[in-house]
Amino acid sequence: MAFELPELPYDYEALQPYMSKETLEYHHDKHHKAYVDNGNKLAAEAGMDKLSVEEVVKQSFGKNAGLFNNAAQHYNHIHFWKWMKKGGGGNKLPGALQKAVDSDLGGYDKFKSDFIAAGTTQFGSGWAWVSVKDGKLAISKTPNGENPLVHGASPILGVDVWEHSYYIDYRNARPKYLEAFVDSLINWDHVLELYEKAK
Ligand code: MN3
Repeated sequence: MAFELPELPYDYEALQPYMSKETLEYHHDKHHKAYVDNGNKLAAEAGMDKLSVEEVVKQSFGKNAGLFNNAAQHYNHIHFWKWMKKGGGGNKLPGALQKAVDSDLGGYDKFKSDFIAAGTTQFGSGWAWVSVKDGKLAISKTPNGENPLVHGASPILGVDVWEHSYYIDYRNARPKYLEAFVDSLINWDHVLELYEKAK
């Protein structure tokens, strides 16, 4: 299946003041689009253009770095846009998710500090994650485009810590960006949807 750049699920102004129109224009229209265009070209060259993005990610990992990086970043960004919403974030989690966060991650406050720590300590570009592995939630971090799919887990929440995600709005203050993401942007409904599928 050819990769397609999805529309943002909200206006370019919707996430202000936590994420600016300018950041979304560059991040979605230029960075994500480049992953789609390069991914399509490299998937066709590798004979993988009939596969789903998840299959391309899993099958190219460790074998075709160019294709993997672009396909994984496409997958990551499809969800990243949906992992945010206007008026999101904070500690009002849907019930099923609250239960899992309490039992597997030590409660909301510990989730928040561990998730922010994962994103802050990812050296260079990458992502911080909450994923489901063997039926339990886990927090992790990965370099560049890598994601929990290639480690036998299902990502249910991820935050992009590439500089292109925060430098316009926060300059070098990555922890401030991560705090704003958790407090004011997370779309817990999308996290719940992925959690229900992953269980
Ligand atoms: Mn990005």
